[in-house]
Amino acid sequence: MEVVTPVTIFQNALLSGAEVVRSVKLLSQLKGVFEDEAAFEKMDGDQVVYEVDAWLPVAEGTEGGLFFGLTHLYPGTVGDEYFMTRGHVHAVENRAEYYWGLEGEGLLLLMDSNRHTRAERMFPGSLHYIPGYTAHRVVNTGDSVLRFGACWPSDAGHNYEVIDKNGFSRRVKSSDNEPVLL
Ligand code: M6P
Ligand code: ZN
Repeated sequence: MEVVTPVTIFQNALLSGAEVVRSVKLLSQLKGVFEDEAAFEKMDGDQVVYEVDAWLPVAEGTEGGLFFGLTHLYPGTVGDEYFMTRGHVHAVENRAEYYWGLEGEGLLLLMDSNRHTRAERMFPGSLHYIPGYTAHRVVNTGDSVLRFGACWPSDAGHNYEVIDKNGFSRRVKSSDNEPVLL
């Protein structure tokens, strides 16, 4: 029997191995995402808002495969709005996804096709099923890095247009250091 060591290791909320690719999202790449544009312009655009480590064992678009991601979303605010991911729906709209909390705390915003937005609390151990046709975005409401895992079909793809154009119907802001959904 042949025994091999996996090429990818997922341990202590970190993903490593030769096939893991990291992408970095700088604040300057999130122009238009936050409400307070004046506050945004005053900030250092080169600061990292989040990083995604991804393992894509098959080619993007392959039917039947699965992708695995680990996102590191840093704490911070633009004005009083917490740092968050850009958010997307899937290019193949009916494709679902799992997210799960590993470290830190936050909110997962889920917006259905009627623009109704609900929020699920994220914390180490929280598990989130994101149905198809549902826009998803993660907000870091804590003061430490929020790390969460993700698993999605390799033919799901990303559609950012809907969110870039109309955003989510709710925003998460800090009021007296407490997150409020507006
Ligand atoms: C998770 C997955 C990825 C996604 C990433 C960042 O890791 O859902 O597919 O790319 O979060 O989110 P976004 O693409 O919205 O910036
Ligand atoms: Zn997704």
